[in-house]
Amino acid sequence: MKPLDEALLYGILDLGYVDPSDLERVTAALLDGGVDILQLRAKGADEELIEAYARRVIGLTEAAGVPLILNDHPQLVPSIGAQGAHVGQEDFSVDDARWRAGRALAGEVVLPIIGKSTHSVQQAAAAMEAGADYIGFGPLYATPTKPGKAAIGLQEIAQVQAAATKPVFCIGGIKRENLEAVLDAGAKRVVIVSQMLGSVDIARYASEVRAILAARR
Ligand code: 3NM
Repeated sequence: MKPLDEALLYGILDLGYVDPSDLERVTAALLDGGVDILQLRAKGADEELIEAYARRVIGLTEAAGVPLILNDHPQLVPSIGAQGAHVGQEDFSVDDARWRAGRALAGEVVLPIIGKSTHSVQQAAAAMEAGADYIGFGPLYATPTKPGKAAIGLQEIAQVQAAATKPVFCIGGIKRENLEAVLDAGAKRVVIVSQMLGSVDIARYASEVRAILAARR
């Protein structure tokens, strides 16, 4: 598996943008484009459906050595064999999520990756203190992918990044047009959802963004 601390581009397979019939094709394109970590996000879907979606893509992510992270639902991680779960501020604590997502494999305990969404400097510090393996920090800009959530802007990125003990993935309304501004503000890693999934050539889009991130690291 690709090590988390080398991850630069975080992709999300968001069923709000991807037709279920397209799951494998979009996953393959994201992996071809070089996403370092991939989250399956199917807001509102029940557990059975999420498991079914995850089973369709895990062979692809494993072959690429890319961790598959489930949005919410840490309890589904063991049966799917995913690498971890991502939880929001109103969801499970990091410890609780890790306990639910943990599994024993051939007698060895496999520690899942647990990520946490954070929306302020204080939440970022608290999540890292609580043992999150990485954090999301945003939404930097207002975004239709997370409607109704106020933008936090770019001004706190440098402070969060300076104090970070874990990888920080900036998220929310990031696009090619504002990527330089986000990086200039101190971001090192990003998540891009709607523009990447909506691009004509997803693999090419991802590889271009990843190259920009790698050049700036
Ligand atoms: N979480 P897009 S913002 C899923 O701030 C998500 O926690 C956010 O999608 C947070 O790249 C967001 O289309 C949406 O704006 C990101």
